[in-house]
Formats: sequence, structure tokens, C-alpha cells
Amino acid sequence: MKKTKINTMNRTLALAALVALIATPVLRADDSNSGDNSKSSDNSSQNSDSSKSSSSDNSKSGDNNNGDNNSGDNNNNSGTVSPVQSKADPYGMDKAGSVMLAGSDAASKSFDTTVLPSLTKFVSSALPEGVNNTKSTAFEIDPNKIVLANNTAVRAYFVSEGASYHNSIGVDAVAAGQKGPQSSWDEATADTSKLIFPDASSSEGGFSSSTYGTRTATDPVLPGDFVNVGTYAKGTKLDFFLISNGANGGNNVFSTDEALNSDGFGQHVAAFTTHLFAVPQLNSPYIFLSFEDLWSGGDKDINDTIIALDVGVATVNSLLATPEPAMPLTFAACLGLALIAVRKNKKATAAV
Ligand SMILES: [Ca+2]
Ligand SMILES: [Ca+2]
Repeated sequence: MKKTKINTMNRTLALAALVALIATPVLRADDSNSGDNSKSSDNSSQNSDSSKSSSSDNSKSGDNNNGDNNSGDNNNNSGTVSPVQSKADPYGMDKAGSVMLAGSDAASKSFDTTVLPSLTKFVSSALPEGVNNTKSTAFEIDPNKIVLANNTAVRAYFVSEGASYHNSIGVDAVAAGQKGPQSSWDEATADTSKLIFPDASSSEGGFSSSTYGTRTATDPVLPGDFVNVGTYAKGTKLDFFLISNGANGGNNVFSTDEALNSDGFGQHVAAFTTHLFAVPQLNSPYIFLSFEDLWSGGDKDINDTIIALDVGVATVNSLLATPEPAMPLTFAACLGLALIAVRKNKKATAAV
């Protein structure tokens, strides 16, 4: 009777631990969708649809980022080339493409009207100029985990800058199974790296002497200007980086992979989504990256160059659902509890 009771207790314990084991990641994923279950289930079905469409027909993947995109527009080659293109070319990098004019296609018009105004307000409150922003809410997601959930045509928008330096922005696209860069030098010079904004400086930045709202040789971009970065396969990891004052000969590289940053400052990039400031928050294809351009962090305001990335809804949602560092511990704890209970149960059975 006593042994039966112990067996029943152990079985119940094992069952509870296994249920917790299975349920925990699901709860985390729901958390990220802030309590709107009906929308969250729509969302997951849309994700699986879009992943089906891109995996079943790769040849079409370049046509449409963005079975997944809010606008459904083409991210590959649409838009109007800006008449002002920077000639800067740090590290002799290949360019991802020309800078295109803000609002020159449907997707960029949508970005300008539905995202940019509320994004700008959020940036001025969460990442103010000249203030130590290392505790900002803008550190929402891990910028070192941008792995494409589908074949995706990636687009990058210039958002703002708060820098006296003329910074350059690039990306290293590491295909699934390929070894990533081992140093910031590797990253900037890899065959897989491309220059996106050779000079991310704007007359609308706080340190500019150009006439506000104009594009000039030294302030070539305005908010909403964009680059069609390229189409990358599902599973590709995108490592973005800033070359500090790269348009003026600077060569310090600060990566979203903080392990590559040799100055020891661990917060060169804040990364967030519309989740923090926009309504509706769900089904947005955008990630925002905000860089600190000074060695060792300098003033640590982490707003020196800000870009938006259109990487598709499924990739954004998988970043939002990525477990926090505490998660693996919870997972391990549940697994350990389940194993102990099963072991005890076996012992009790053997004693019968
Ligand atoms: Ca700044
Ligand atoms: Ca700064």
C-alpha cells in the first residue's frame, strides 16, 4: 500500500515535470504576443503559409519578400535611385546596392507613413542624445540572432543618426552551416559582406551643418531612404555592423555579434521591434538596430546610427519568441526533475 502510494506520487511528479517541460516554451511564445490570442494564432498560420510558399518554390522567393511583408511589395529592385550616392568605400567592400529615395515604392511609402513617425518618437524617448542609454527598453531582442525563417529579400531603411562621425553600415550574411567571422576584421572583409549605407549621415541629424531636409555629398541620406540588400536563403544569419567614421577613413568595426568587438563594450547595438511602440504590434516585418559608434562606448547613448530592417514577419516573430537566457535553466530544471522522479519510480518498482 505504501509502495503503491510512492509509485503514484512519483508518477504524478514525473508527469507534472514533463507537462511543465512541454508547456514552458509555448508560454514564452505567447508572452511575446502580449495577450492577444486570436491574433497570435492568425499569426502562426500566416507564418507557416509563408514558409510553405518560399520553401516550395525557391525560384519565386526573390519576387516577394514578403508574402510576409505588410505591403506585399517587392523588396528586390523597386524604388527610385537617389541622385546623391556616397563614394565612401571602407575596406574596399562590395555595395549591396544603390541608396533609393524614401517613399519611392509602395513598401517604402508604407514604412514612411505607418512606422517612421511613431519610431522617431520612440527613439527620442528611449534613446535620447548624449545620455547613457545602456538601461534603455530598446534592448528588446538579441541582434546576434537574426536568422531568416524563410527565403527573404531583405531591405534596410535609414532612420536617423545622432553622430558627428560619418558612419558606414554593412552586413555579413552567413549561410546555414557556414562558419561565421572570427574577428571584426574578418567580418568587414568577408566575401559574404556587403556595404549597405557607405555614409549614414543626414542633414536631419543633430550634428549636421547641411540645410535640413536636403541630401548633400556629406549628408547623403534622409530618413526613409533605403537599400535593397539582397535575397538570402532560409537559415542565413545576418550580422550587421557599423564602421565608425568609415566614410572619413575610420576603421573600427562594431558588430551585432558583441563577441567580435575588441573594445570590451558589450552594448554597441540595441535591437527592438514595433512591439515596443506601435499599434497594431503583431505581424510586423521590421527590426530596428541602433548603434554606438565610440570605442569603449564613449557617451553610451547608443543612437549614433539607427536603421530599420525589413526581414519578414516570421523572422521577427521567431526573434520575439527566442527564450531569454533564464529559459534553458528552467528547461534543464524540469528535465532534471522528470529524470529524478522516473529514477525513484524505478527503484520503488524494483523493491516490490
Ligand atoms: Ca549620439
Ligand atoms: Ca554615442
